[in-house]
Amino acid sequence: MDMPRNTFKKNLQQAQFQAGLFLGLGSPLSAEILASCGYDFLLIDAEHAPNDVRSVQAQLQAMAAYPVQCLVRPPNHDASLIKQLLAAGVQTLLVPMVDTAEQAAALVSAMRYPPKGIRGVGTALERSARWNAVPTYFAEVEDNTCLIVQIESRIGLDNLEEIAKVDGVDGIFIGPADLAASLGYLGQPGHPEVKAAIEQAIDRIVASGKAAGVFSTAPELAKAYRARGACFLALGADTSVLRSAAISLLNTAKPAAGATGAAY
Ligand code: 3PY
Ligand code: MG
Repeated sequence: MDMPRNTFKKNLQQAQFQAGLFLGLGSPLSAEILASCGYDFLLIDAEHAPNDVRSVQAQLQAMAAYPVQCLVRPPNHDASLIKQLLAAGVQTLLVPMVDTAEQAAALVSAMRYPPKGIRGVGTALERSARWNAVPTYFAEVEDNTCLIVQIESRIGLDNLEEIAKVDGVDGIFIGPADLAASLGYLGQPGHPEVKAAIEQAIDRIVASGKAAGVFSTAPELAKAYRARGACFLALGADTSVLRSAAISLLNTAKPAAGATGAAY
C-alpha cells in the first residue's frame, strides 16, 4: 500500500490556510463525528486531556476513513513517548512549551531515524508503516513527518528566531493561554498586550520563513491573526463546542440557565 500522505505539512509549505479543532474528549466516536465536519485538521490533545498512546491510536483509526489531517500534542518532550506516538501512526506532532533551540533540535532528533536522529526502528510492530505493508516507508517517512513547536512563554519569544532556524521545525504555534500567564496576564489570553505580543510573534515567524499558527477561540482574534499571516488556526476544542452547544440549547427553553465560560 501507499505511504499515508501528510497533506498538513504540504499545505504548510505552500502557506495554504488550514483551520482545526483540538480534541479533548478522548473518544473515537466523537473524533469520528468531528472528522466528518470538514475541518482541515483535528488535534488530539495529550497535554491537558486524558489521552495516552492507546486512546490516541483508537482515535486515529476512527478518523482514518476521512480526509482530515490528525495532529497530536504530547504532554512533554520525552523521546520514548514521541517514538510510541509516531509508531501509532501520528505524522504531525505539536509539542508544547518549547523555549530554546536546543529543545527544538532534540525534538527533531526524536522524530528522525539514524544517522540524522535517534528514532528507533521497529516497523514490523508499527501502524506508522502499516506493519511493513508500505514498501516505500523509509524513503518517504521524513517528507511525511511534521514538527510544530509551541512557543508560549517570554523566554520562548526571546528565542524565537533561534528556534525557527532549527532544521526540521516545520512551523511555530503560539499558545495564548500559557503565553498570557508568562507575560503576567493569567486567564486573559485575549488581553491587548497578549494580542500585540502574538501579532509581533507572527510577524517574526513569517519573516523566518516558517509557518505560523495560533490557538484562537475568539473569531475576531482568529481573523486578526490570519490577516497578520498565521496560516493554521485552531478555532477551539471539542469540549468547549459541546458545552456551549448544550448550554445554547438549554437556553432556548430556560433562558439564561447557564453561561458558557471561557473557551481556552
Ligand atoms: C495555550 O493557549 O497555551 C495553548 O497551548 C493552546 O493551544
Ligand atoms: Mg499551552
